[in-house]
Amino acid sequence: MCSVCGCGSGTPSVSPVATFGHVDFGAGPAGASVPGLTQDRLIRIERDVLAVNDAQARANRARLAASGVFSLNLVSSPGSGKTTLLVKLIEQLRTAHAIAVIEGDQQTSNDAERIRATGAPAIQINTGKGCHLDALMVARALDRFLLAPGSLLFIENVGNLVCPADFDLGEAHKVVVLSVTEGEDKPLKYPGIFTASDLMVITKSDLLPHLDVDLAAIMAHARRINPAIAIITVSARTGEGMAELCAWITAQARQNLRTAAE
Ligand SMILES: Nc1nc2c(ncn2[C@@H]2O[C@H](COP(=O)(O)OP(=O)(O)OP(=O)(O)O)[C@@H](O)[C@H]2O)c(=O)[nH]1
Ligand SMILES: [Mg+2]
Repeated sequence: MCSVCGCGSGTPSVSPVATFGHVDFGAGPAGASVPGLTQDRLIRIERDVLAVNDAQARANRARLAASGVFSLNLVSSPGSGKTTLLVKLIEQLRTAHAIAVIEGDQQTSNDAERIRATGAPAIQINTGKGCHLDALMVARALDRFLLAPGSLLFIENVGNLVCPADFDLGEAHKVVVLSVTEGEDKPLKYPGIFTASDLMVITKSDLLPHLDVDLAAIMAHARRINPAIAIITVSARTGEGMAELCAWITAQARQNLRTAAE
């Protein structure tokens, strides 16, 4: 169970706000309900957990800045195309940057093996029942890398549009990855992750001709939740949008490393 979002709940800890046909367990001050916990207790636990995580995230961020490493935290629902995208990004960015990857999944080393097949180093973190990476997990993975200044570090979070939103890992930016097959309304249904992200990458654009999905509506919904979010549409299959994405990453890395050096 996630200590912050309380996913896996049964008996409610709060009287939900209910109107006919709608019962809202997120309307209390904690924004969530966990069986056996009052709203006050839930808020205290969340604050405590996030305070410890945030302290470690600050240490990770300082460590990455001191090493001259630029990192992105890729968050999305399962199967949006994160690993496929990373493999393509490594192919396109490797001449300019050393690249390393931290892979987060509940089980298996499949994704780390896919990354290692490109020649890039990858550390697999398995979270067991955990539904997100946290800053301490990333710190343990960082202990195992020797990252040269100017390196790019991609962190692929556990596939989950909810819990990773709250956990700072020390990355420069969260990047939310949403595939066109997931529909237009995901930014509205899962606003936390879109609020926390600086870039939305819409993947699998090659599938658009086969779907009844409105690309403009996905973008409009994301901007309604986060007006400042950058949006890039890509297809790892055809290569559409990949040059724009590489340019965004390179520009952000340059700016981040310049700021860290000042
Ligand atoms: N048509 C098409 N399929 C894609 C594209 N990118 C990824 N896929 C397919 O989408 C499926 C999931 O891709 P992954 O890269 O494993 O997705 P992921 O987000 O890493 O998945 P998890 O790590 O399990 O959350 C695979 O079958 C990919 O081949 C794309 O651009 N176009
Ligand atoms: Mg993956």
